[in-house]
Amino acid sequence: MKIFYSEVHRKHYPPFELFDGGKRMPYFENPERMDWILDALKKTDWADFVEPADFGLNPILEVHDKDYITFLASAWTEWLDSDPEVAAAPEKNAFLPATFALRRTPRVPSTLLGKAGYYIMDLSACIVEATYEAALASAYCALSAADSISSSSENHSYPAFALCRPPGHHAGKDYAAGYCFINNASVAANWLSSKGKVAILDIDYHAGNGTQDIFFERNDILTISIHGDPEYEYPHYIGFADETGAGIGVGFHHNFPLPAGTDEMQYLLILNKAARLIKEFAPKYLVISAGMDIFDGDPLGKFKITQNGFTEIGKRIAALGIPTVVVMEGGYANEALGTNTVNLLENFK
Ligand code: SP5
Ligand code: ZN
Repeated sequence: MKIFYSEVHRKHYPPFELFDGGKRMPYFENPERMDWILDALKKTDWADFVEPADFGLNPILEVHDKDYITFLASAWTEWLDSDPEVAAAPEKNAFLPATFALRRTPRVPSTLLGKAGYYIMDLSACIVEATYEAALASAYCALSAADSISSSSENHSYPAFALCRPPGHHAGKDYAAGYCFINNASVAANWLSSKGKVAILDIDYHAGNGTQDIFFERNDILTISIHGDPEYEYPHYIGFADETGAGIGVGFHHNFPLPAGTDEMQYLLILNKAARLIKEFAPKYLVISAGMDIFDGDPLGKFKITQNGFTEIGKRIAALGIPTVVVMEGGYANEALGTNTVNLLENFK
């Protein structure tokens, strides 16, 4: 199985994030997550690591607002230039706004902090020097994986795995959120959509608000997200069952919000419903937003999926028999990430 991975992510390591109540925490979405996954993959006999190709900015600008991407590209340098205290100790700093564009107006602010509050949704999408470069490399992993499953010389009986970091599914058309800056799965799905219909199934524990935002008015990309109910869980404002699309996109988005404590039995029943929707849609390609934070024991999740559960989820997705790109999203029980990832993937190969 081809695994698209770049080492560029390592320097994207904000020294903290802010939790509820302003609590300063070590950044959960850390580079060590990848080490656990890499170690486990290297122990298998089917992992074929490939560097991503450079796709330029066009496939990203088809999904994200240009001014947002321009903001991401220069935010850190501008922040550094604006504050001598940051410039004196950049490694102790992460760029975040303290004011947010609540129920935003169409007016984009002209100042750096104004823009930050407009383009960032929360206090876990911290920007440091390497953020933009890492986000680009991450998107290129997803695009390269998409390219590999759609090129005619390849054997499609197994998926390509985009081992993306930073993750992407919380990033919307014009905003960063929840450790995500560029929506890798959406960039890949949009790129594939020029060749046929695409379905995105998001199994990360958190609602795929960014993906929902990006494709809400489209009928050529079916989007489905299974997640902790926003009634109690981040991202709080989006991911409810009655959000089903708009305009020609009505009926092409499905949210499955689930209660805290959801176990494997309950989860697999919902996964079957999602699989049925995908079969009815009959896409040419499938993109999986694969978050491992549904694992029982994830510090940010409240579901009870066991390590065997990931095997079962992988089997059911593979049984759809659709050329698939699996895109890495969240998952913060670091020591279990390797096994969970291998378990999810190994029934495809
Ligand atoms: C990609 C991904 O999984 N992003 C998740 C971002 C979640 N940010 C949540 C911040 C709120 C933390 N509240 C945690 C309570 C833990 N007991
Ligand atoms: Zn998540």
